[in-house]
Amino acid sequence: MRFVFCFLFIYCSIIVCLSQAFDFRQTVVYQIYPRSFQDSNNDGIGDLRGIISKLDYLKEMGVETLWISPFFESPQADFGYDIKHFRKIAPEYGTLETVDSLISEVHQRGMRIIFDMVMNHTSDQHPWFKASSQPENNEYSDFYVWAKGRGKNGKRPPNNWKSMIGGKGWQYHPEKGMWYWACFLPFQPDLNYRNPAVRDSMFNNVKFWLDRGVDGFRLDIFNAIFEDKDQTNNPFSFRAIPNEKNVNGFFQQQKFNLNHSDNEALAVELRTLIDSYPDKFLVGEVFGNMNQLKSYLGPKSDGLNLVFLFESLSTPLKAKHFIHLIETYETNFSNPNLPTWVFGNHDRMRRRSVLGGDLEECKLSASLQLTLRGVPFIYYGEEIGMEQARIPSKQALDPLGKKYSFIPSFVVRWTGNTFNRDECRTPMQWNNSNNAGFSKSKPWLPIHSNFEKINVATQIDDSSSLLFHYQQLLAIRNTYKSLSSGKLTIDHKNSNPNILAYYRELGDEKLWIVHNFARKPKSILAPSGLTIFNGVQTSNPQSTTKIPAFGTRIIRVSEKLH
Ligand SMILES: [Ca+2]
Ligand SMILES: [Ca+2]
Repeated sequence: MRFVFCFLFIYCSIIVCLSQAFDFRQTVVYQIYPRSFQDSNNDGIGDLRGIISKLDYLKEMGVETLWISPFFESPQADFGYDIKHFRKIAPEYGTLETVDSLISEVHQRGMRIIFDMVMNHTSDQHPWFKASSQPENNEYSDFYVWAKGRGKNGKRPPNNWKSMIGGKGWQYHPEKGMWYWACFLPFQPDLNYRNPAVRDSMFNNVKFWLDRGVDGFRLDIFNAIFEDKDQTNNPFSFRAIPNEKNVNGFFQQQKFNLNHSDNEALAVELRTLIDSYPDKFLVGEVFGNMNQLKSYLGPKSDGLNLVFLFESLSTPLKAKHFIHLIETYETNFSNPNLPTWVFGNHDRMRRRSVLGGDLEECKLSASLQLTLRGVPFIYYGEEIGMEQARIPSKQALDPLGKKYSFIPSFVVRWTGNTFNRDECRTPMQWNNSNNAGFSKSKPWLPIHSNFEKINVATQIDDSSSLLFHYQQLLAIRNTYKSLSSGKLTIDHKNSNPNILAYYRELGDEKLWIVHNFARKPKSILAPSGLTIFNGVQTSNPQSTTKIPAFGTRIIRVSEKLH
């Protein structure tokens, strides 16, 4: 009998939690790199049980949606972004049952979970590729982008396309005597979406996870899905290095292999599929100019729900640069579309290191992210100010780090970028015990040497900490719906080279947010109203006119809306 009541209680809790309306537009996403979050069985590798053990921490922090980087069966040559089976779980992370528990434990807390769907390519160890690369015809022969080579005996690649990371994108397969296209790393052959069987197979994989209760997907390099079917040569470009705004680089315009116009139709088809389930959403990793990025949202906002906007990663933390960025996003992603605010991920230098290590600047960055119009994406450890580790590229496990290990590390640091992605993927720093509380065994990547100072345990009860700052702002964002759903208007009158002020409005709720970008306190002319945040949550009707260096103030404006 007790068992029945217990079961009924859990069942009802799930129903109550899930019956609360979910709107991806109001959510805050937290990215977990599963290998580095928490190790439950002390083999040195983070796992899904480890994530489950930390859900209460995430709930208390105030994030709603978790994005988990890939944990599917994989040779781990690119740490999970090389998938060998889309429905099986890599044994070091858990089992299908562990995934079911993870989904259910997340939902029981009223939270959501999205998975990382790598649609563009598979591992070269995937059974589809093994069959496809056989010389004799079979049902998988056309599953990948194969082409005959040029020149005598076809030993020259089919055309001049370069991969997204530089170097040749075509790989010769001696057994088949043909070349396959791999837009990222050579062991990640691109699937051929011009074959309807590929599209059906991948959509069935998406359905498999939707049926198990996942709330959506982050779509890896979605701008690389389709290539030109005639495999036309790319034109020359003077650009050497591509960036998030312009994919051209390596001395060619990536015209025929990236941002193909057919990608948009696939986005719409995928959206139709996920909309046949309630409350799901898609966020795409895409690179390109504003028009290219917007195209993925579909002609009638019927494509991907969101795309990552990466310009924030390289925008200097100066008021004028952020005003420009906000205006660009507001123009291009006006209602019903919505921008995203990203300051880090598993490929990029950690935010604190970009900002030169200053925790007060990290607070300003978080204050912007959590009060601007758009969906914030927080990378694990960003909330405690984890820093980029220094791991010599000769010791890199990351295939990209290995590929570029010939470049001296001072040159890499001079570019402000990272080629050895191990450096932003070191284990989460939970406390100052051995291995930062991540594992009792030697972790797969070294723990950052600053873990005794920078960890969750030392920050959680410290009202001056970065973690406390995130918690406070997330609590305010969860209370004041104008922050997650309201319109944004820049207050140009009160903004200047050091100060950025804006309003967020929804119904009769009107908030005025002001940030000081200067290294010293600044005076402000605040509108009358109730201060709800001045570094910490407060309810002080008499706010001072000074705002500290890198400080933020939020005031609920008392004037009636016109
Ligand atoms: Ca483990
Ligand atoms: Ca592709």
